[in-house]
Amino acid sequence: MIKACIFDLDGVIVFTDRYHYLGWKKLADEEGWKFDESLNHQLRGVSRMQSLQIILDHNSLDVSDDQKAEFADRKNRYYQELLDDISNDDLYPGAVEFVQRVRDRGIATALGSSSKNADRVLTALSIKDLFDAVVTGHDLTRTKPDPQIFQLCNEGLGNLPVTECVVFEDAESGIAAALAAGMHAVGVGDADQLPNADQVIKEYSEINLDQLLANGRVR
Ligand code: B16
Ligand code: MG
Repeated sequence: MIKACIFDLDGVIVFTDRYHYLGWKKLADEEGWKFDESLNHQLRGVSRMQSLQIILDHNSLDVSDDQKAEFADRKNRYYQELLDDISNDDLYPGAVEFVQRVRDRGIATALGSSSKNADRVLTALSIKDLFDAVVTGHDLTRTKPDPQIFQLCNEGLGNLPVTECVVFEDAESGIAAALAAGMHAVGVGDADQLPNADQVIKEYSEINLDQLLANGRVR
């Protein structure tokens, strides 16, 4: 029986993954770097500095730590400017309703996001109370695919058996982190971009909740 559902934020609860992309794109355009949607996919779930490193490596660039900090700060500024206008229209359709349905069944919920801006997003959309535990980029010493993030979520829920936890993730690195933690891993998005997920959904309406709670399978 499943006792906890753990959700990633960007790309799972809210479409802020689009704003991360636009922030990096603006920086890349200003600097004349190559950057596209396919490279962006590799940044999902990955920390800000690691994301920058992936973009720099893709462009064969070697820069000082000070310069890296300036690039990362600039991208974060652009991202936060986009967050200023965030609204319920940015919510993944059916996500909030699904989390609420899970809670109504007495199942614990947690949010695990690599983002240091996660709290800001949760507060802006008034959805923080949907989660019994919240772990963000500020709490982590290791990022996905390391399982630390989901282990900390589980700690916040009172350390349930890992096989009774399901993680919802849009990032390959996040699915890998969930599996490394020994949890079930449901991909959210395109199945061909999440080959390591146990199962993938595109819409929350695809989930058979009774089935999920019985054995961790969405259908
Ligand atoms: P920040 P998630 C991740 O959030 C994003 O997927 C990833 O693209 C981003 O680089 C990372 O957060 C760090 O975000 O720059 O705001 O600290 O998907 O784990 O909710
Ligand atoms: Mg994500």
